[in-house]
Amino acid sequence: MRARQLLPEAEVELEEAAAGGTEACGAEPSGPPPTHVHKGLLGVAVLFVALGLVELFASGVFELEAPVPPPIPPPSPAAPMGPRGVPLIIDTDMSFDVDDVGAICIAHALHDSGEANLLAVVHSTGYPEGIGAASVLNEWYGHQEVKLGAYKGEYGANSTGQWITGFYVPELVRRFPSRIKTSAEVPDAVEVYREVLASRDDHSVVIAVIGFATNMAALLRSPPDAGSSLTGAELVAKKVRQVVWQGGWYPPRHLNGHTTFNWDCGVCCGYTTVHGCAGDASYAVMHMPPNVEQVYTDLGDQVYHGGQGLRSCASTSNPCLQAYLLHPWGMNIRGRQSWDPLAVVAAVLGPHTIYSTKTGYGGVNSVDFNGANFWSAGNSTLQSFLSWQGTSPWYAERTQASNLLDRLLCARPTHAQPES
Ligand SMILES: [Ca+2]
Repeated sequence: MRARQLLPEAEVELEEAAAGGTEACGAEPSGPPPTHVHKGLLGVAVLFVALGLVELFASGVFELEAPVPPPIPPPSPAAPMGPRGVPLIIDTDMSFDVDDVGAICIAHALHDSGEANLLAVVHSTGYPEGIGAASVLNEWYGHQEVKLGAYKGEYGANSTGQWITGFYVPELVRRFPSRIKTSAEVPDAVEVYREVLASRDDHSVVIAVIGFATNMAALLRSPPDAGSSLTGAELVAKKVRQVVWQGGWYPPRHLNGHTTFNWDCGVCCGYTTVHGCAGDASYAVMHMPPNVEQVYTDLGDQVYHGGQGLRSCASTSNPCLQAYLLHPWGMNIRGRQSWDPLAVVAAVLGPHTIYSTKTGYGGVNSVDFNGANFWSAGNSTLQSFLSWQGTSPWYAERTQASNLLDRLLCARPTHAQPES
Protein backbone atom coordinates (compact mmCIF):
# COMPACT_ATOMS: atom_id res chain seq x y z
CA MET A 1 0.00 0.00 0.00
CA ARG A 2 1.21 3.45 -0.82
CA ALA A 3 1.36 6.45 1.31
CA ARG A 4 -1.80 6.51 3.33
CA GLN A 5 -2.55 10.09 3.82
CA LEU A 6 -3.55 11.59 7.05
CA LEU A 7 -6.89 13.29 6.96
CA PRO A 8 -5.44 16.80 7.03
CA GLU A 9 -3.49 16.02 3.86
CA ALA A 10 -6.60 14.67 2.15
CA GLU A 11 -8.47 17.79 3.15
CA VAL A 12 -5.70 20.00 1.83
CA GLU A 13 -5.72 18.21 -1.50
CA LEU A 14 -9.50 18.31 -1.66
CA GLU A 15 -9.41 22.03 -1.04
CA GLU A 16 -6.74 22.44 -3.67
CA ALA A 17 -8.80 20.49 -6.16
CA ALA A 18 -11.95 22.46 -5.38
CA ALA A 19 -9.99 25.64 -5.87
CA GLY A 20 -8.67 24.45 -9.22
CA GLY A 21 -5.20 24.03 -7.79
CA THR A 22 -3.09 20.96 -7.79
CA GLU A 23 -4.72 17.76 -8.80
CA ALA A 24 -6.53 15.84 -6.11
CA CYS A 25 -4.52 12.72 -5.69
CA GLY A 26 -3.27 10.22 -3.22
CA ALA A 27 -6.62 10.05 -1.51
CA GLU A 28 -7.36 7.49 1.08
CA PRO A 29 -9.91 5.05 -0.31
CA SER A 30 -13.59 5.70 0.15
CA GLY A 31 -14.33 2.57 2.11
CA PRO A 32 -14.44 2.33 5.87
CA PRO A 33 -11.34 2.26 7.99
CA PRO A 34 -10.64 -0.75 10.16
CA THR A 35 -12.98 -1.20 13.07
CA HIS A 36 -10.04 -0.60 15.39
CA VAL A 37 -9.84 3.06 14.45
CA HIS A 38 -11.44 5.05 17.21
CA LYS A 39 -12.76 8.36 16.05
CA GLY A 40 -15.71 10.53 16.95
CA LEU A 41 -18.78 9.84 14.86
CA LEU A 42 -18.79 13.34 13.46
CA GLY A 43 -15.15 13.05 12.60
CA VAL A 44 -15.75 9.74 10.88
CA ALA A 45 -18.64 11.18 8.90
CA VAL A 46 -16.52 14.10 7.77
CA LEU A 47 -13.73 11.71 6.94
CA PHE A 48 -15.97 9.53 4.77
CA VAL A 49 -17.48 12.48 2.94
CA ALA A 50 -14.09 14.04 2.34
CA LEU A 51 -12.46 10.81 1.28
CA GLY A 52 -15.41 9.83 -0.87
CA LEU A 53 -15.19 13.09 -2.76
CA VAL A 54 -11.46 12.77 -3.09
CA GLU A 55 -11.97 9.24 -4.37
CA LEU A 56 -14.21 10.60 -7.10
CA PHE A 57 -11.53 13.03 -8.12
CA ALA A 58 -8.90 10.37 -7.87
CA SER A 59 -10.97 7.95 -9.91
CA GLY A 60 -11.09 10.35 -12.80
CA VAL A 61 -14.81 11.06 -12.55
CA PHE A 62 -13.83 14.67 -12.07
CA GLU A 63 -10.62 15.78 -13.68
CA LEU A 64 -9.94 19.41 -12.96
CA GLU A 65 -6.73 20.16 -14.77
CA ALA A 66 -3.88 18.63 -16.66
CA PRO A 67 -1.23 17.24 -14.34
CA VAL A 68 2.14 18.85 -13.91
CA PRO A 69 4.61 17.32 -16.38
CA PRO A 70 7.29 15.25 -14.69
CA PRO A 71 10.88 16.35 -15.13
CA ILE A 72 12.99 14.85 -17.86
CA PRO A 73 14.49 11.63 -16.54
CA PRO A 74 18.11 10.58 -16.51
CA PRO A 75 19.18 7.46 -18.38
CA SER A 76 17.53 4.47 -16.76
CA PRO A 77 19.19 1.13 -17.39
CA ALA A 78 16.79 -1.73 -17.72
CA ALA A 79 16.85 -4.48 -15.14
CA PRO A 80 19.02 -7.38 -16.21
CA MET A 81 16.83 -10.23 -17.39
CA GLY A 82 18.52 -13.57 -16.89
CA PRO A 83 17.07 -16.86 -17.99
CA ARG A 84 15.66 -17.34 -14.53
CA GLY A 85 14.28 -13.87 -14.18
CA VAL A 86 15.04 -11.05 -11.78
CA PRO A 87 15.82 -12.51 -8.33
CA LEU A 88 13.15 -10.92 -6.19
CA ILE A 89 12.23 -10.70 -2.51
CA ILE A 90 8.94 -9.08 -1.50
CA ASP A 91 8.55 -7.50 1.94
CA THR A 92 4.84 -7.02 2.61
CA ASP A 93 2.43 -5.89 5.31
CA MET A 94 -0.39 -7.90 3.77
CA SER A 95 -3.47 -7.47 5.97
CA PHE A 96 -4.66 -3.86 6.16
CA ASP A 97 -4.96 -3.20 2.45
CA VAL A 98 -5.52 -5.54 -0.45
CA ASP A 99 -3.09 -4.11 -2.99
CA ASP A 100 -0.38 -6.28 -1.41
CA VAL A 101 -2.30 -9.30 -2.66
CA GLY A 102 -2.33 -7.93 -6.18
CA ALA A 103 1.37 -7.21 -5.96
CA ILE A 104 2.25 -10.71 -4.79
CA CYS A 105 -0.08 -12.43 -7.26
CA ILE A 106 1.55 -10.41 -10.03
CA ALA A 107 5.00 -11.43 -8.77
CA HIS A 108 3.94 -15.07 -9.01
CA ALA A 109 2.66 -14.48 -12.55
CA LEU A 110 6.01 -12.91 -13.47
CA HIS A 111 7.72 -15.92 -11.88
CA ASP A 112 5.63 -18.18 -14.11
CA SER A 113 6.58 -16.18 -17.19
CA GLY A 114 10.28 -16.36 -16.32
CA GLU A 115 10.64 -12.62 -15.86
CA ALA A 116 10.96 -12.85 -12.08
CA ASN A 117 12.58 -15.40 -9.85
CA LEU A 118 10.54 -14.95 -6.71
CA LEU A 119 12.87 -16.07 -3.96
CA ALA A 120 11.02 -15.13 -0.80
CA VAL A 121 8.09 -13.27 0.68
CA VAL A 122 8.46 -11.86 4.18
CA HIS A 123 5.82 -10.18 6.33
CA SER A 124 6.53 -7.00 8.24
CA THR A 125 4.13 -6.98 11.21
CA GLY A 126 3.61 -9.33 14.13
CA TYR A 127 0.14 -10.36 12.94
CA PRO A 128 0.60 -14.15 12.96
CA GLU A 129 -1.69 -15.06 10.06
CA GLY A 130 -0.28 -12.50 7.64
CA ILE A 131 2.33 -14.90 6.34
CA GLY A 132 -0.35 -17.60 6.15
CA ALA A 133 -2.03 -15.58 3.41
CA ALA A 134 1.28 -15.43 1.55
CA SER A 135 1.46 -19.20 1.83
CA VAL A 136 -2.02 -19.46 0.30
CA LEU A 137 -0.76 -17.55 -2.74
CA ASN A 138 2.35 -19.73 -2.96
CA GLU A 139 0.07 -22.76 -3.00
CA TRP A 140 -2.31 -21.34 -5.58
CA TYR A 141 0.48 -20.62 -8.02
CA GLY A 142 2.29 -23.89 -7.26
CA HIS A 143 5.36 -22.05 -6.00
CA GLN A 144 5.87 -23.77 -2.69
CA GLU A 145 9.61 -23.27 -3.05
CA VAL A 146 9.25 -19.54 -2.42
CA LYS A 147 10.59 -19.04 1.08
CA LEU A 148 8.47 -17.40 3.74
CA GLY A 149 9.54 -15.44 6.79
CA ALA A 150 7.93 -13.10 9.27
CA TYR A 151 8.64 -10.26 11.65
CA LYS A 152 7.96 -11.63 15.12
CA GLY A 153 8.00 -8.54 17.29
CA GLU A 154 5.27 -6.61 19.01
CA TYR A 155 4.42 -4.21 16.24
CA GLY A 156 1.13 -4.69 14.38
CA ALA A 157 -1.45 -4.39 17.13
CA ASN A 158 -3.94 -1.66 17.88
CA SER A 159 -4.19 0.31 21.10
CA THR A 160 -6.00 -2.52 22.86
CA GLY A 161 -3.35 -5.03 21.93
CA GLN A 162 -5.35 -6.80 19.23
CA TRP A 163 -3.64 -7.63 15.95
CA ILE A 164 -4.77 -5.57 13.01
CA THR A 165 -6.07 -8.31 10.77
CA GLY A 166 -7.60 -6.45 7.86
CA PHE A 167 -10.56 -7.87 6.01
CA TYR A 168 -9.35 -10.85 4.05
CA VAL A 169 -6.37 -12.58 5.67
CA PRO A 170 -8.31 -14.73 8.16
CA GLU A 171 -10.71 -15.90 5.48
CA LEU A 172 -7.96 -16.71 2.98
CA VAL A 173 -6.10 -18.74 5.57
CA ARG A 174 -9.26 -20.52 6.64
CA ARG A 175 -10.75 -21.22 3.21
CA PHE A 176 -7.73 -22.04 1.08
CA PRO A 177 -5.07 -24.73 1.33
CA SER A 178 -1.65 -23.65 2.52
CA ARG A 179 1.33 -25.26 4.18
CA ILE A 180 1.82 -22.35 6.53
CA LYS A 181 -0.92 -20.92 8.69
CA THR A 182 0.91 -18.62 11.09
CA SER A 183 4.28 -17.02 11.67
CA ALA A 184 5.08 -19.64 14.31
CA GLU A 185 5.71 -22.03 11.41
CA VAL A 186 8.26 -19.88 9.55
CA PRO A 187 11.67 -18.44 10.41
CA ASP A 188 12.18 -14.84 11.37
CA ALA A 189 12.20 -12.59 8.32
CA VAL A 190 15.81 -11.57 8.95
CA GLU A 191 16.90 -15.19 8.97
CA VAL A 192 15.17 -15.74 5.64
CA TYR A 193 16.66 -12.58 4.19
CA ARG A 194 20.15 -13.59 5.28
CA GLU A 195 19.87 -17.18 4.05
CA VAL A 196 18.49 -16.16 0.67
CA LEU A 197 20.93 -13.32 0.12
CA ALA A 198 23.93 -15.45 1.08
CA SER A 199 22.95 -17.98 -1.60
CA ARG A 200 22.69 -15.51 -4.47
CA ASP A 201 25.14 -13.98 -6.90
CA ASP A 202 26.79 -10.75 -5.85
CA HIS A 203 24.86 -7.57 -6.50
CA SER A 204 21.93 -9.42 -8.04
CA VAL A 205 18.90 -9.37 -5.76
CA VAL A 206 16.06 -6.89 -6.05
CA ILE A 207 13.90 -6.23 -3.00
CA ALA A 208 10.43 -4.68 -3.26
CA VAL A 209 9.41 -3.27 0.10
CA ILE A 210 5.63 -2.79 -0.05
CA GLY A 211 5.00 -2.66 3.67
CA PHE A 212 6.65 -1.38 6.80
CA ALA A 213 10.42 -1.09 7.15
CA THR A 214 10.70 -3.32 10.23
CA ASN A 215 12.43 -6.21 8.50
CA MET A 216 14.76 -4.08 6.40
CA ALA A 217 15.94 -2.18 9.43
CA ALA A 218 16.47 -5.40 11.36
CA LEU A 219 18.36 -6.93 8.44
CA LEU A 220 20.70 -3.97 8.21
CA ARG A 221 21.29 -4.14 11.97
CA SER A 222 21.82 -7.92 12.04
CA PRO A 223 25.11 -9.49 13.14
CA PRO A 224 26.87 -12.40 11.45
CA ASP A 225 25.15 -15.75 11.91
CA ALA A 226 25.35 -19.34 10.74
CA GLY A 227 24.16 -18.34 7.30
CA SER A 228 26.81 -15.71 6.67
CA SER A 229 29.88 -14.30 8.34
CA LEU A 230 28.89 -10.85 7.10
CA THR A 231 26.90 -8.30 9.02
CA GLY A 232 23.53 -7.42 7.61
CA ALA A 233 24.81 -4.20 6.10
CA GLU A 234 27.77 -6.03 4.54
CA LEU A 235 25.51 -8.76 3.18
CA VAL A 236 23.14 -6.26 1.63
CA ALA A 237 26.04 -4.34 0.10
CA LYS A 238 27.41 -7.53 -1.40
CA LYS A 239 24.22 -9.20 -2.65
CA VAL A 240 21.50 -6.61 -3.25
CA ARG A 241 21.37 -4.66 -6.49
CA GLN A 242 18.27 -2.58 -5.91
CA VAL A 243 15.60 -1.82 -3.33
CA VAL A 244 12.28 -0.46 -4.57
CA TRP A 245 10.45 1.30 -1.76
CA GLN A 246 6.74 1.96 -1.80
CA GLY A 247 7.02 4.86 0.60
CA GLY A 248 7.46 8.59 0.89
CA TRP A 249 6.21 11.60 -1.04
CA TYR A 250 7.94 13.01 -4.10
CA PRO A 251 7.87 16.14 -6.23
CA PRO A 252 6.36 17.68 -8.23
CA ARG A 253 3.06 16.58 -6.78
CA HIS A 254 3.86 16.38 -3.09
CA LEU A 255 5.74 18.51 -0.64
CA ASN A 256 8.52 17.44 1.65
CA GLY A 257 7.89 16.71 5.26
CA HIS A 258 4.69 14.70 5.27
CA THR A 259 4.49 11.19 6.64
CA THR A 260 3.18 8.26 4.68
CA PHE A 261 1.60 5.03 5.80
CA ASN A 262 4.43 2.58 5.29
CA TRP A 263 7.04 4.88 6.76
CA ASP A 264 5.07 6.26 9.72
CA CYS A 265 4.09 2.76 10.82
CA GLY A 266 0.46 3.28 9.86
CA VAL A 267 -0.40 5.76 12.56
CA CYS A 268 -3.04 7.22 10.29
CA CYS A 269 -5.01 4.04 10.09
CA GLY A 270 -5.24 2.10 13.28
CA TYR A 271 -1.64 1.20 14.04
CA THR A 272 -1.68 3.27 17.17
CA THR A 273 1.12 1.40 18.90
CA VAL A 274 4.28 1.86 16.89
CA HIS A 275 6.73 0.23 19.28
CA GLY A 276 8.82 -2.16 17.24
CA CYS A 277 8.47 -0.10 14.07
CA ALA A 278 9.06 3.55 14.95
CA GLY A 279 12.17 4.94 13.33
CA ASP A 280 12.76 1.86 11.18
CA ALA A 281 12.06 3.57 7.85
CA SER A 282 14.53 6.28 8.75
CA TYR A 283 17.15 3.75 9.75
CA ALA A 284 16.66 1.47 6.75
CA VAL A 285 16.65 4.14 4.05
CA MET A 286 19.50 6.14 5.52
CA HIS A 287 21.71 3.17 6.42
CA MET A 288 21.35 1.42 3.10
CA PRO A 289 24.82 0.75 1.68
CA PRO A 290 25.52 3.41 -0.92
CA ASN A 291 26.27 0.89 -3.67
CA VAL A 292 22.67 -0.39 -3.48
CA GLU A 293 20.28 1.50 -5.72
CA GLN A 294 17.19 2.81 -3.95
CA VAL A 295 14.12 3.61 -6.02
CA TYR A 296 11.15 5.21 -4.28
CA THR A 297 7.60 5.31 -5.56
CA ASP A 298 4.37 6.94 -4.52
CA LEU A 299 2.65 6.20 -7.83
CA GLY A 300 -0.66 4.42 -7.78
CA ASP A 301 -3.34 6.86 -6.73
CA GLN A 302 -5.08 6.83 -10.08
CA VAL A 303 -4.05 3.48 -11.43
CA TYR A 304 -6.59 0.80 -10.69
CA HIS A 305 -6.39 -2.96 -10.74
CA GLY A 306 -8.53 -5.88 -9.73
CA GLY A 307 -12.18 -5.01 -9.39
CA GLN A 308 -14.35 -6.00 -12.30
CA GLY A 309 -11.33 -6.71 -14.48
CA LEU A 310 -10.24 -9.50 -12.16
CA ARG A 311 -13.82 -10.55 -11.57
CA SER A 312 -14.26 -11.15 -15.30
CA CYS A 313 -11.27 -13.45 -15.65
CA ALA A 314 -11.08 -15.33 -12.35
CA SER A 315 -13.37 -17.66 -10.49
CA THR A 316 -14.13 -17.49 -6.80
CA SER A 317 -11.75 -20.41 -6.29
CA ASN A 318 -8.91 -17.96 -6.98
CA PRO A 319 -7.58 -16.53 -3.70
CA CYS A 320 -6.35 -13.39 -5.45
CA LEU A 321 -9.92 -12.57 -6.46
CA GLN A 322 -11.29 -13.67 -3.11
CA ALA A 323 -9.12 -11.17 -1.28
CA TYR A 324 -10.55 -8.34 -3.38
CA LEU A 325 -14.11 -9.57 -2.88
CA LEU A 326 -13.56 -9.68 0.87
CA HIS A 327 -12.01 -6.23 1.11
CA PRO A 328 -14.34 -3.20 1.13
CA TRP A 329 -11.98 -1.31 -1.18
CA GLY A 330 -11.24 -4.23 -3.47
CA MET A 331 -14.18 -3.73 -5.79
CA ASN A 332 -14.28 0.05 -5.95
CA ILE A 333 -15.45 1.86 -9.09
CA ARG A 334 -12.48 0.73 -11.16
CA GLY A 335 -10.82 -1.62 -8.70
CA ARG A 336 -8.22 -0.86 -6.07
CA GLN A 337 -5.49 1.73 -6.28
CA SER A 338 -2.15 0.27 -7.22
CA TRP A 339 0.73 1.49 -5.11
CA ASP A 340 2.13 -1.94 -4.30
CA PRO A 341 1.57 -3.69 -7.66
CA LEU A 342 3.26 -0.84 -9.51
CA ALA A 343 6.27 -1.07 -7.20
CA VAL A 344 6.65 -4.78 -7.89
CA VAL A 345 6.27 -4.45 -11.65
CA ALA A 346 8.78 -1.60 -11.69
CA ALA A 347 11.19 -3.75 -9.68
CA VAL A 348 10.95 -6.67 -12.09
CA LEU A 349 10.21 -5.26 -15.52
CA GLY A 350 11.53 -1.74 -15.08
CA PRO A 351 9.79 1.60 -14.55
CA HIS A 352 9.15 2.09 -18.26
CA THR A 353 6.74 -0.84 -18.32
CA ILE A 354 4.41 1.06 -16.03
CA TYR A 355 4.91 4.27 -18.05
CA SER A 356 7.14 5.82 -15.44
CA THR A 357 10.74 6.85 -15.24
CA LYS A 358 13.40 7.40 -12.61
CA THR A 359 13.54 11.03 -11.60
CA GLY A 360 16.02 12.99 -9.53
CA TYR A 361 18.71 10.39 -9.98
CA GLY A 362 21.61 11.15 -7.65
CA GLY A 363 19.54 12.94 -5.04
CA VAL A 364 19.14 12.08 -1.39
CA ASN A 365 16.03 10.97 0.43
CA SER A 366 16.16 11.86 4.11
CA VAL A 367 13.60 10.20 6.34
CA ASP A 368 13.05 11.39 9.88
CA PHE A 369 12.23 9.24 12.90
CA ASN A 370 8.49 9.68 12.36
CA GLY A 371 8.67 8.64 8.74
CA ALA A 372 8.44 12.02 7.03
CA ASN A 373 10.74 12.25 4.03
CA PHE A 374 12.63 15.14 2.47
CA TRP A 375 14.02 14.89 -1.06
CA SER A 376 17.18 16.82 -1.89
CA ALA A 377 18.52 17.15 -5.43
CA GLY A 378 22.03 15.92 -6.05
CA ASN A 379 24.26 13.79 -8.19
CA SER A 380 26.14 11.65 -5.72
CA THR A 381 23.84 8.72 -4.99
CA LEU A 382 22.05 5.82 -6.63
CA GLN A 383 18.70 7.12 -5.45
CA SER A 384 15.71 8.23 -7.52
CA PHE A 385 11.93 8.34 -7.41
CA LEU A 386 9.40 7.34 -10.03
CA SER A 387 7.40 9.84 -12.05
CA TRP A 388 4.98 9.30 -14.87
CA GLN A 389 6.43 9.44 -18.35
CA GLY A 390 5.28 12.08 -20.75
CA THR A 391 2.53 14.59 -20.29
CA SER A 392 -0.22 13.92 -22.75
CA PRO A 393 -2.40 12.03 -22.57
CA TRP A 394 -1.32 11.29 -19.03
CA TYR A 395 -4.59 9.62 -18.26
CA ALA A 396 -4.11 7.19 -21.13
CA GLU A 397 -0.79 6.12 -19.61
CA ARG A 398 -2.45 5.41 -16.32
CA THR A 399 -5.06 3.34 -18.12
CA GLN A 400 -2.35 1.40 -19.89
CA ALA A 401 -0.66 0.72 -16.57
CA SER A 402 -3.98 -0.49 -15.17
CA ASN A 403 -4.45 -2.79 -18.13
CA LEU A 404 -0.98 -4.26 -17.61
CA LEU A 405 -1.70 -5.02 -13.97
CA ASP A 406 -5.00 -6.69 -14.82
CA ARG A 407 -3.38 -8.77 -17.57
CA LEU A 408 -0.82 -10.03 -15.09
CA LEU A 409 -3.46 -10.72 -12.46
CA CYS A 410 -5.49 -12.65 -15.02
CA ALA A 411 -2.57 -14.84 -16.11
CA ARG A 412 -3.40 -18.42 -15.27
CA PRO A 413 -0.95 -20.14 -12.94
CA THR A 414 1.33 -22.49 -14.84
CA HIS A 415 1.56 -25.18 -12.23
CA ALA A 416 -1.46 -24.70 -10.01
CA GLN A 417 -4.72 -26.52 -10.23
CA PRO A 418 -7.11 -25.08 -12.85
CA GLU A 419 -9.79 -22.78 -11.62
CA SER A 420 -13.21 -24.31 -11.24
CA1 LIG B 1 1.46 -2.89 1.51
